[in-house]
Amino acid sequence: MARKIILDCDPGHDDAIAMLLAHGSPAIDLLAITTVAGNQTLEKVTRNALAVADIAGIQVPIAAGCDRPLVRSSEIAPSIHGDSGMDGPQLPPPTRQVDPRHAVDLIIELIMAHPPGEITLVPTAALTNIALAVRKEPRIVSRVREVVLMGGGYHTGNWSAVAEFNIKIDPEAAHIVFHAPWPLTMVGLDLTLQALATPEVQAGIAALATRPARFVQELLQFFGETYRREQGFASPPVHDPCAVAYVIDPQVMTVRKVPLDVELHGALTLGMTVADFRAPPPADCHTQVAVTLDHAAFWQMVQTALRNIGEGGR
Ligand SMILES: [Ca+2]
Repeated sequence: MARKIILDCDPGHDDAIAMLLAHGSPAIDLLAITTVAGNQTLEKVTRNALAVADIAGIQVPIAAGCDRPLVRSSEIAPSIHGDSGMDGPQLPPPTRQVDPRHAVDLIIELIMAHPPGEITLVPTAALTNIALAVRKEPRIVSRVREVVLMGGGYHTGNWSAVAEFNIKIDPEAAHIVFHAPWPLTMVGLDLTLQALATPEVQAGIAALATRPARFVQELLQFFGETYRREQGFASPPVHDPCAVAYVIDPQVMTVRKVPLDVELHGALTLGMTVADFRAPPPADCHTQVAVTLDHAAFWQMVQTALRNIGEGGR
């Protein structure tokens, strides 16, 4: 049976590819897409989500959520994602309307309307919406099957020496989400820096020659340029679809069970995800981290999803 997921995101080049991977994979039943401020303002990332849905023919509700972190001031990432949050491809204005519900309410509504253990949350952005949902309706914690998130990293950062962007911009939200006792997989930078869109990968996508594939190609071109300029990468790491890939088939990566926590006070380490690798993990450990990626299998998943989407929505 296909896995029911809610994708909570901030498109975002790699969020857009995560949307396409989820939509194009028969192993995933995408119930809704929710947005949160992060890579760009809430208004911009929501507009981008609607535009991606048009391209791919995604019909599920798209609801906007929190427009800023729980405690801290807003921080966006135009240096990586451009002024629109998804610079590169030229997109026509979206034809779809945003769902009238707040993302937090939609997340709660869907989880409470489904039997326990059915819905998987896949956050690929700051954890503001998810944290607020936990606080507003704590019963969701025992009803969610698992949380598979892109964020953090146990040996490196990208928004500071030790902190990753999604966690760094709203560490209090991440603290709430990591401490809720649901099964949680952190697909962090340790894993996603292996998901490089090499020239071979990009050529394979270009060869599909569909409109959604051209869209991905244009996303990767822009993303490649900013990652080369800002962080010295030869090929861009494509973070967010890795979390979706784990839900499609956990064999695509290895994981290790470790307790996780989020640093809220460090002068140098604010937003660091701290993994305790001392063995054995405690019996009540409910968190795990992704370690190594099967690069070929991952990109095969993305290509297959694009093939399934075909010419997409319009
Ligand atoms: Ca993202």
